[in-house]
Amino acid sequence: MHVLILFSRLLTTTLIPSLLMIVFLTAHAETAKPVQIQQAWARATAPGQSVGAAYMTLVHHENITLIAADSNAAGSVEIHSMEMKNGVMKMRMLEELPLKAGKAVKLGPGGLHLMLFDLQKPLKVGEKIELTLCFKDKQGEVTHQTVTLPVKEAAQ
Ligand SMILES: [Cu+2]
Repeated sequence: MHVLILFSRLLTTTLIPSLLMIVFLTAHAETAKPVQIQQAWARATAPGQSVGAAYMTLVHHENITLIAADSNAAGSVEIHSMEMKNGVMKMRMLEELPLKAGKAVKLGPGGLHLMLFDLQKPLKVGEKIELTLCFKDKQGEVTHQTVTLPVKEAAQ
């Protein structure tokens, strides 16, 4: 009899709370699933050049919007698009970059990029910089994700 009481106590004091904890953590992990940031890199810059660019591929399982970015290597970061207009490459600042559920958005040379302004020093091949991306989901919740990206030659 005592053993049974002890067991049921154990169940209510230890087992059930820990089970609830597991359920809670799983549910939380589901909503806070990060955006996949793949093949991120920053373009090496020449001495004296104060602007740079960062590239990557972004994918998320549901609609989400990139609304801002920040870097430890730059004074400010802007989302830019690039396109040919009447034979001239035009760069444009975007207020935000929407990602459609499951659709990879590629940022790369000659297209979408994150423009790094006021570089503290030239970006050299082999170095790493940090980039924090700010996303807003469809519920309006804003999350931040920090990635470390290698500095590579432009050809890559
Ligand atoms: Cu740009």
